[in-house]
Amino acid sequence: MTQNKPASRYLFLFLFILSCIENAPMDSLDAQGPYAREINDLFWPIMYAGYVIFGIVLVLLILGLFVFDDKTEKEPKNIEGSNVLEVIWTVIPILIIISIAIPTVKVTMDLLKTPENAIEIEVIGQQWWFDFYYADQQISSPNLLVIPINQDISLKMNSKDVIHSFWVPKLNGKRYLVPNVDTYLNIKAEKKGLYWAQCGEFCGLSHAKMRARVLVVSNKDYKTWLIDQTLPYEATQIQDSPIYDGQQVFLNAGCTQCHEIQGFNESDVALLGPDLTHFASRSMFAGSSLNMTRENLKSWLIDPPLIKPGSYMPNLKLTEMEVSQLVDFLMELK
Ligand code: HEC
Ligand SMILES: [Cu+2]
Repeated sequence: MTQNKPASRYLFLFLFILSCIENAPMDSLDAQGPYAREINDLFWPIMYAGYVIFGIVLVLLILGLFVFDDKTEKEPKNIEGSNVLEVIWTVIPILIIISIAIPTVKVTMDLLKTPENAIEIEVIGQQWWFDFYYADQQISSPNLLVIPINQDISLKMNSKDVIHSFWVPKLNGKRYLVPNVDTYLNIKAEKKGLYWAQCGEFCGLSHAKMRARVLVVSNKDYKTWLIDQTLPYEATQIQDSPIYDGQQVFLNAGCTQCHEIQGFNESDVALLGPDLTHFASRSMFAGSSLNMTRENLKSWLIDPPLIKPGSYMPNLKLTEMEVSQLVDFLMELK
């Protein structure tokens, strides 16, 4: 006899309970916009049809096992070559597949159309964070996509390194980000709020920490946000202040090789790290894996690959003093 394995039983129970959680931030069945709803409206009828077929099969199975169970153990009747039966069990599945295929292809095609009034925002995936680039305003918003409510957004997506996938479960399905190829994904939100996004394609060590958030705001707040984000940083000239010292460390410790701050150290070439001009205006950083607190920022600067395995931001062996000055400075980048 096999022994009881309580641990695996509890694992099953745990997974079952997880699937019942309410208000899950990445619940793809909780559509908050027309694109996600279109997918749901396709999913549910197929799912219900599946329930019905499952029920029928189960009933037939039970009938076969317990009601029509012939205990005499004689040879069953040979039904091979029955045209009627073969036609039935070929035609019914074909009809089922066709009735699933037609709406599926239609929805897939619909989701690919770019609405005419859509605002285009670029999504650039890289190990292990998403950059959102607003070409008209020339602003970059790492890890935080801000969009106006009830507005079609066409995301023009690309990757700088390997294949990633952008997925905001409450707003649409996922789509690949492929190096050197533009892919498009529409989103539209009907409710203000913060929606989680996640890289949906395994892309290396810190894939799980490659997340982002979509902030849906009113039209007016969106315009204000855009203007705020275009403002350059005004460097402090007051020497011997912690912020001034932080600025100096930033310029001298190698940060400028990978990070740009508009109005402070602008660069002509695309850099490896996120634009930091409005770094502290966001409430999370490092691929939305860390909350914006002094403590987290400190740990990050001390040893990035320890916090995010494989991170392309190296451990720069900063002194405790330099870290503290950098934190003072970075927290000013509102
Ligand atoms: C070799 C390139 C490189 C250098 C040098 C570098 N960084 Fe980074 N930095 C990165 C990359 C890449 C990321 C994105 C990491 C991630 O989220 O996976 C990053 C992320 C950050 C972040 C988080 C940004 C956000 O919005 O998520 C901060 C803050 C930061 N770096 C500050 C610094 C400072 C300060 C220095 C200098 C002491 C520095 N970096 C030097 C590449 C670099
Ligand atoms: Cu990825």
